[in-house]
Amino acid sequence: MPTEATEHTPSGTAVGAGTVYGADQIQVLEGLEPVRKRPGMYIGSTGERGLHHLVWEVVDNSIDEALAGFCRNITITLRADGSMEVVDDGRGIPVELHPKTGKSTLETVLTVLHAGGKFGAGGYKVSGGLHGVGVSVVNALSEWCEVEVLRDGRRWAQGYSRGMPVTELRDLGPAEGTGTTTRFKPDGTIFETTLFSRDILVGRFREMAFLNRGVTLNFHVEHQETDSDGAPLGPKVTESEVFHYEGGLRDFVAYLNENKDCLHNDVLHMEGERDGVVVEVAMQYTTGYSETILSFANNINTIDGGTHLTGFRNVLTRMLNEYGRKANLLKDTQQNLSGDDVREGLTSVVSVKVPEPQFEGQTKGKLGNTEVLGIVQAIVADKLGHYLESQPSFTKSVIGKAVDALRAREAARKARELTRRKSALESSTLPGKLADCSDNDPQRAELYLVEGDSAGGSAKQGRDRRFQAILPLRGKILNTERARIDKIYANEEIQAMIVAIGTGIADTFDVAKLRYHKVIIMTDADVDGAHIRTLLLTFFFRYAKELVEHGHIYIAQPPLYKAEKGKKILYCYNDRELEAARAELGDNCTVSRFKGLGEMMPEQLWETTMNPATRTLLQVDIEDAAESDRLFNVLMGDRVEPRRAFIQQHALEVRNLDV
Ligand code: 0RA
Repeated sequence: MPTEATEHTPSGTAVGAGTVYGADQIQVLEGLEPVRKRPGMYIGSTGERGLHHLVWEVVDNSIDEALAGFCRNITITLRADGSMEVVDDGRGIPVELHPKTGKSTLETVLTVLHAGGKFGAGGYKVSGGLHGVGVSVVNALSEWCEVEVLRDGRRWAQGYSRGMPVTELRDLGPAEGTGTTTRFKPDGTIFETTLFSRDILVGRFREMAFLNRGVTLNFHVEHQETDSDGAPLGPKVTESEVFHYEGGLRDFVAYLNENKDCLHNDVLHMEGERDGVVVEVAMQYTTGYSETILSFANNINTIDGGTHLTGFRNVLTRMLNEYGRKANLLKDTQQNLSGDDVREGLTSVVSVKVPEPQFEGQTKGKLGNTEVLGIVQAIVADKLGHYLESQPSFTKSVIGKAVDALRAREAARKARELTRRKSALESSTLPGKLADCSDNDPQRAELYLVEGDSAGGSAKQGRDRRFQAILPLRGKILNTERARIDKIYANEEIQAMIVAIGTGIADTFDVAKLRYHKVIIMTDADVDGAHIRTLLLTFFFRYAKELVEHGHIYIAQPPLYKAEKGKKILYCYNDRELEAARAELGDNCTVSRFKGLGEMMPEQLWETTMNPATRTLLQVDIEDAAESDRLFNVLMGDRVEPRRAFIQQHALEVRNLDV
């Protein structure tokens, strides 16, 4: 969903596993100055994402301890002063003298870059992955940090400021139990924002609990009102949530399908281990058409898939064809079921834990270990085979659904060919109502999807035609959450979009053919505009997800008001800005509210919404794939009740409701 409100994505690169771990001695003894100098190199960005990265780093260490079998409970508290506390009941970070540094192991782990991994207890370190820069990075980027360890019958503690120890390691006397507590306050001079998002935290903690069956994550948010001097006013209030799933991925899939109609009641659950690689897969078919497959390697969401996902997909297609033929369920079709056919309506989660994961690709979101492919195939073939063999009614309904999908896909192919032939007869293959740009470098090119013909007209006149293309959309576009692929291809507005964007969709999607690196949704700031925007986002999310994942989808921000006095004109994008404008211009300024884009003069539209030098664009990104999937389903799916509940719950957040 739309997050970081900037056109310029933080472009720091996350440090890949290969460059960090397996590091030599020299690297092991590196101090923390480079982290404060170039934080983006270690945590990706200093925006909201990077800020939350600090939390993942600390909690991942506790999860590692849980995976090693020593920790069951992790309690995370977002405190009223904006600091974080993470408590676990693992073995505790060792406190004895470290031979290499001459300091305690605790201080070494907290103050030496990359030291953490060296003391790992073996097993499947989450910290071998995309996060895994070490807790010292958290320390370096925190205004203050305190670590407390329960170990050997005593309590130990040490405090730090911006990575430097401010106390010795202190022995606080006898105490029972074992565990580690880390408290830290992110450094406001490093981060653009130090406000944690409850939604982001909850999404990830829930996911961690699904992925690590049996571990309990407690999450508390403390609230404390204070006066202007920071003195408390009234009582401290704590909101709490507990995430604990005995069913692991089975519960994850049930959660994803909570508001969907399913083809069968049970979630299939498969797991196994081979050569140190642990594989867990859960799946359930819905009666719908979209595919939801989440994949993880060492608890990290591999958004670009990889060998584990390929292994699962291959074996699913092969087995359903095999059993379909064997059970005589494919007798009416000569063709084999394709991968897309067998995945229509499927919700599944694939999770592997690999001792030495290799993450590939620009965003390190793809698992590269080749050995994992065969291992996933073998484990899934074995378990799924048993299931298909022993549950004939399941087998029959799943293969029946895949055959329906095959027929629809066949119809879609014909529709597509028909359009191709039709457009080949015309002089240009691009849709007639597209006002294309003259420069054809996709890197620079922008496509505005504009609600309505009149706004489309203003946009065409106001744009910079060298790099801005305009495609007006008429009325409501098809709800792709509730339609099968053949209907989607047959829809004119969608067809125009697909042809203009150039990539194709679903199984024919090819990002290399993208004609515009920015696809900008520009709708009115009212309820209808929001609806059209949601329909477009649903379409992109379900049928061209890579466009979203790679940051190509944007939302234009037209102003809501114009405040003017004499020659001075101020455009305001929200009520706060309007207040500021009134203050600046004085109380007798004239304020007008824009009813829609169509009302704006072309120059006005350019100046306020389209000129790269002055506009604001929201870049759409997927912070949490599971939550996004659920949200699109709730908003656009078949069931009315969850939608009603959602709207009631969020009614208070809706501003500028214009009915
Ligand atoms: C190194 C060795 C051992 C435990 C840990 C690290 C450890 C680190 C963290 C960070 C957060 N929670 C943690 N819990 C444990 C185990 C040494 C031993 O007892 O053999």
